[in-house]
Amino acid sequence: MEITAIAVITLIISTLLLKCSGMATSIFNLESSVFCDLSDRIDLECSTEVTDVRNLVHCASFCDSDASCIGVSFDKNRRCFLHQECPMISGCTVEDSSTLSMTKYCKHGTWNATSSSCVCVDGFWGDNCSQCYAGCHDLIGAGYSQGHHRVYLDPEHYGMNPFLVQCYVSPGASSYSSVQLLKNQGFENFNRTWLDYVKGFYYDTDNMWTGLHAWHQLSKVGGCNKLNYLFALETSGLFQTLDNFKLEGRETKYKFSFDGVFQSQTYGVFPLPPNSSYDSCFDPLQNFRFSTWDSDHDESSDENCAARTGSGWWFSSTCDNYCNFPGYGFQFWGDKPDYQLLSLSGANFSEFSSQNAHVAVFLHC
Ligand SMILES: [Ca+2]
Repeated sequence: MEITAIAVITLIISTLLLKCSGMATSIFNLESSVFCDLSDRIDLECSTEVTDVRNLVHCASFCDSDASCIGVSFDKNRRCFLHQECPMISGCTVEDSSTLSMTKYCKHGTWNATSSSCVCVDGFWGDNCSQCYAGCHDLIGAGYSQGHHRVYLDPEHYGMNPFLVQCYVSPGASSYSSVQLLKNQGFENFNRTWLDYVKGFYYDTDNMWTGLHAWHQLSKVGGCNKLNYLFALETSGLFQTLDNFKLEGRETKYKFSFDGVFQSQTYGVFPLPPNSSYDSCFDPLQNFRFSTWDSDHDESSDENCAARTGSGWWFSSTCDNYCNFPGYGFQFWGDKPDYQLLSLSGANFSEFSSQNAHVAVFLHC
């Protein structure tokens, strides 16, 4: 009750400040040349009217109980509007118009009353925690320590359309960063829905999937086109890099493509049959669409490959999942039963302790 009262008072003060600052009814945003019009926002369902509202304070009480509400307006016709973020109107934010008269502090963070400032979370920064970095490498300049950090990135808009990723950064003279798209030690359930794979999911640092939307954004506008993958066993492993990697968007079901293997190397005693080398296990996946058990876009008209193999992936007409990194365990090789989860021709993972094995896919920008 007390918190609500404080929020309402804050609203009134903010409102008065904005009104006293002499802003016009609507503001032309010179920087982006976007006219912020309330009717546009209503058409786009970014603003909604609440009826039977007595006054501005009453109007604000609806905003306070709605997490998506970033401001209210109460006009001379006694109409109350609640306003949400409106990414469809690029460059037009709630601050641009005096009709949208309240800005909640700390969009991605919490207010620290002692320092009278926002404490931002998830990689956001700025006075009200509304901005985020374009890429993982920016974290180094921002003072992040060596290791994994789960943060929001937005290569194009610096906060308008952020997506969550896991960055690995290593500051220092030869600083390094990468985006961890997938890591899996083989014990968590990766048999997840289409929505999970699009948005991403997370168990811990070593068992996670960054959403396909992020893969797409990073390869399209983030300049991240070197796809690396690693099979790491106890003391040995296989590492390959694909050049000019590209993941298309939702319209083509996240079609996968790349130009070729840029680099391939093994270390330790990675299980390699005599006189042979590993091809890229991504080679057979060129131009395939992504599939999950509840959204079948594979190349097989008879099978739901994702349901059969127990994870989302890019599948061929025979449901071979090749280097299917989301697999449960790494002990299998030889004939391929339906639950085949990681098959790398010739590699006998059972010879190794699977406890310390992991697979990883990451992007270098
Ligand atoms: Ca199918």
